[in-house]
Amino acid sequence: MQEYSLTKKNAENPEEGTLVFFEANKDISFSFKRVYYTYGVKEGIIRGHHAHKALEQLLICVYGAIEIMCDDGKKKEYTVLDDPAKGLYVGRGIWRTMKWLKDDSVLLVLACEYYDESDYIRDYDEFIRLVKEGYWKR
Ligand code: T46
Repeated sequence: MQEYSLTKKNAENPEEGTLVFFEANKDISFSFKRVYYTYGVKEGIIRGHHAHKALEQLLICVYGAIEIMCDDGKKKEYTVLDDPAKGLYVGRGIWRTMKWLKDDSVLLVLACEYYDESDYIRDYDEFIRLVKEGYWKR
C-alpha cells in the first residue's frame, strides 16, 4: 500500500474550487486500462472482502469518506480516504474491505487491467493458503 498526494490546482477564485490530476507511470507507479466508481452506498456498509492475484489499483474517495482495510495475510492496515486529492495504491495479494463512513461517498478506482473475475480471490481461507505457500513474493 502506498498513499499518494495528488497534484491540486486551486482556482484563483475559491468559489471555482480545485482541480486534481495525475498521469500514469509518472505520478503513479502503473498505467491503467479501466476506471470504475461506486456510489449510492449507505454509511456503515462494507464492500470488498476479496484480494486480487495480479491487479494493481489506485483508490480515490472523490466525495465523502471511506475507510480502506488492507490485509497482507500477516497484518491489517487501515486508511481513511476523506480527501479527493489523496490516492491509495493497493497492489496484488492484498485482502481489502471498503467501509463507507458517510452516506453517498463515491469511490473512484483506476485499475491496471480489464475486468477479469478469475483474478479475484473471494475466499479468505484460500487467500491465507496462497500467502502461506508464497504465491506473492513480498
Ligand atoms: C476492488 C474494490 C476496490 C464488473 O463486471 N466489472 C468491473 O470492472 C468491476 C469492478 C466489477 N464488475 C462486477 C463484478 C460483480 O458482479 O460488478 C459486481 C460488483 O463487484 P464487486 O462485488 O467485486 O464490488 P466491490 O465494490 O466489492 O469491489 C470492487 C472491485 O470489484 C474490486 O476489484 O478492489 O472495488
